[in-house]
Amino acid sequence: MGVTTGVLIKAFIFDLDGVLTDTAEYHYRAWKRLADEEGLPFTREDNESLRGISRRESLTLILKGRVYPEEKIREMMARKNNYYLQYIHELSPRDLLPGARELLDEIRAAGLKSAIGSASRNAEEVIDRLGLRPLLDAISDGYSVERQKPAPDLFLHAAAQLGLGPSECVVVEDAAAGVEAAKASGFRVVGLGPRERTGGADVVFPSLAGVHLSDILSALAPAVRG
Ligand code: B16
Ligand code: MG
Repeated sequence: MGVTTGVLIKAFIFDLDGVLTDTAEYHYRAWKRLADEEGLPFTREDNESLRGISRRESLTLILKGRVYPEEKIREMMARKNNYYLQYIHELSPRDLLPGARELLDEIRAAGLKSAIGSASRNAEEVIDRLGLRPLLDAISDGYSVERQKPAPDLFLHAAAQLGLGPSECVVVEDAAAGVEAAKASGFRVVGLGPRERTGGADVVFPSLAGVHLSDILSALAPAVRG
């Protein structure tokens, strides 16, 4: 089953942090705690550039060229992750962003598939705490591929798990790295948030609040027809 917008759309692949839930705040608090302990400057603005970026790459950006032994890098990543896990311990379905659950329900009711394409190695835990697992047909996360966003591998892995090609899937992303990853490999892309961040997407909404499946499909139709 699928929905025709010029070509057949059969699935949605959702980024997690910043799209279905706002774990960016917890990533910020965890990195900030580590940065303070290590005497490294780190602001909320710095945190914005870490959206969709893997844990290791995030630390590299925070270190701003400072060189540390691999053992120390691993220890800092583990410490940050422990803080992050403490913060998400209380996560529940109430932490789904507005419109997320409604859209997932509409997608399922229309006979389309839903998958996750998240750079996070904590994605499965977050998904379970949000109560999303019954609504998902596939999960691709920080363990699924080696090359992280902006490489397209993660979304291609999700599409392959669904048995679909990129042109049959819509990726929903909040980060420039994710939009770039999806566009590069031929997915239709819905960007969420400011255009400076998501302007490369086929269609941009401020968030999923009040956005219905029909809104997305009709907004994508001109992009699909070219
Ligand atoms: P973890 P997404 C990304 O999630 C976050 O946006 C990014 O800030 C984080 O560093 C990355 O996951 C890795 O997360 O440390 O939990 O493995 O936006 O791709 O869902
Ligand atoms: Mg994201």
